[in-house]
Amino acid sequence: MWREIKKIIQHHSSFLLTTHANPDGDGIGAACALTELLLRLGKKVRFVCDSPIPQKFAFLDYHHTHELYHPEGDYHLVEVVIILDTHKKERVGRLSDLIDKPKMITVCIDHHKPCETFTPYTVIDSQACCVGAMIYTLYKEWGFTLNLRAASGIYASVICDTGRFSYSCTTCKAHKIADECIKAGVDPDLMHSRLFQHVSLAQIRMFAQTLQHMETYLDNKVIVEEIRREDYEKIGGDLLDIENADLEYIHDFNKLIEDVECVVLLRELNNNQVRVSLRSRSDLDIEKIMRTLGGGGHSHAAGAIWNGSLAEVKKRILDSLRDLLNQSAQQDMKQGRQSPAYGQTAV
Ligand SMILES: [Mn+2]
Repeated sequence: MWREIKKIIQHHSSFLLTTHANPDGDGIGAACALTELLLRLGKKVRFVCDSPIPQKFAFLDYHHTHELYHPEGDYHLVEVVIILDTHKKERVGRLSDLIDKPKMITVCIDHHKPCETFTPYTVIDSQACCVGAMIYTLYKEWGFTLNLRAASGIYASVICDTGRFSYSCTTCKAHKIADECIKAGVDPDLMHSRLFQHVSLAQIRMFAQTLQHMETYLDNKVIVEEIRREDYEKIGGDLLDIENADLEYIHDFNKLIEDVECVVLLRELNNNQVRVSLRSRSDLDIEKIMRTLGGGGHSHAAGAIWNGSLAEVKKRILDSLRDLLNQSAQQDMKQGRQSPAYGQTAV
């Protein structure tokens, strides 16, 4: 499929890159590296998202190509839309209007588990640690070396999606790509401080609130934390910032706790909706749950927005997690490892 994508790139001149709403380090980093590649080929490039790109990623906007989508914006020159880090049309928000335009060519480059595709030009590599790693492959396909700007984007993708080389997707290849990025001039210390040491005071207050509502379930294997609507005022700052804030630092902290297999973070939104964010350890595949209940992600990191009250959503997740932990315990028993069952635990 890379051959098809290369052809599309060769035969067109104006590209719009995008990623899912609430863009993360992988989508933004991959867009940064792909921008470099397209510019090198003499193409026109814009990176347009339907939600603001967090300020901490502004340094990756080397060519001032980052834009917020505007329904009235002028996109008439765009020939090809390239979607990074998702292949679900609904995840790009209002940019789907652009995709639906007659003659528009849409390409998806993604590493999530394959589901229904809406464009024939879809490349999925669920073994890739991040989409940045797939753009790295595209560089190799083209025989291009990484310049510092491309390497910075790819390195950002790798460290964000591998949880700084800690998740199970951290392969030898992830390290090899990082090695090449460092050789191209990336400063790991600077990158780390830019991407992970930018927690605002409001985010720390948010963390304090989640700890206030921390509960443990299923023999302390599962931690549930909530940010309730009533907490928003105590946290202060912009409402939308709270609803959309990156909570990875909270997950990182919770995973320090001994024996925790899964962390569930719930954020109460407007209109009886709850934003769910799950992280797991070991081989507990939470993507399975999310896929069944309507959501997505990876085996160790998944999320969704669901209708319902906090209590309803919490029950839905805990019921599924109990089943998943029981299945995992049964597998352990089969393989001769002792493991408790969770069926009797009150939830
Ligand atoms: Mn990703």
